This record gives sequence, structure tokens and C-alpha cells, in this order.
Amino acid sequence: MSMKPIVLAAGLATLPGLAFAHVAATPNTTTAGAYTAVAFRVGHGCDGKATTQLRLEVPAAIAQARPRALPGWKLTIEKDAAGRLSAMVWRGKLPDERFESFEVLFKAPDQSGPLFFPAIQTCVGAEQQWIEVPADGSPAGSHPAPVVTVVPVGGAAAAHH
Ligand SMILES: [Cu+2]
Repeated sequence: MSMKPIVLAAGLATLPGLAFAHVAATPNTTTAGAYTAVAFRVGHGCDGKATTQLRLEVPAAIAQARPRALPGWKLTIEKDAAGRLSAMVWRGKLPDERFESFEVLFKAPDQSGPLFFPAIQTCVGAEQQWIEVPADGSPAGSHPAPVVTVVPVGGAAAAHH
């Protein structure tokens, strides 16, 4: 127990970097086969410019996904040849000083491992592509795709503690 405050302090020390980092998925883990609503958080604009659109790709391993309508944002969906929802686009306006969360409900695949959701953030006169998928063992790039890791049933507790 005595270690806890130290761990918390270390976490807080890194919080500013995390809080404004890119497009981040929360929660970033789920369980195989579980229905999960994940919020994809846009923490800042493009070099100070307001965000006007977020396009999020749904990884092929996810058979069904449902985006949440967000007040003030126009939502459109894209489907692949098989009729699967493959991407969603929110259009609206988000000043650089604000953040917003874009939510998607989906059923996690039975297979564990990372699910990458490539995101394209469009701003007024600018664009940021959060689409980098790291190779195994290599450090994250400067524009990582948001990721949700699927853990096996019964493995969630081990992953969290
Ligand atoms: Cu960032």
C-alpha cells in the first residue's frame, strides 16, 4: 500500500503529455467478445487550428460497430462491399482550446490482440493523420493510430493489476 502514492505521483507527472496526446481511445482495453463503448478523444486541433472533421476507420476484425451521434456534429458512415460499417465521419467544429470525445460501440472479436482505428483529423486548412501502426517491438511513431487491445476472457484482471 505504501507504494501507491508514489505510483500515483508518477502518473500525474506524465499526465499533461497524455492528456493532450493525439487521438486516444478510452478505455484502451476490452475483453474478447465483449460489447464495448470506446471514446476516441481529440485533445487538440492541428497546430492551433480548429478541428472540423474526424474520420475513424473500423478495423476489419470488428464485424459490427455503432457510432454515437454527437450534438452539433453531422455523422455519416461508410460501408465496405460486404455491407460492414467500415468508417465513420463526424463533421462539426472544435476549437483548439477544447477537447471532444467521439464514441463507438462495438463487439470485440474473439481473438485477442490490438485493434487499430486509423483516424484522420481535419482542421481549418490543415490535416493530421493518426494512422501509424507500430511494428512489433518498435516504439510508437509521432502519429500513432488509436488502439484498443483485446484481452482473452479471464485475462482482463491480470492486465489491469
Ligand atoms: Cu497530440
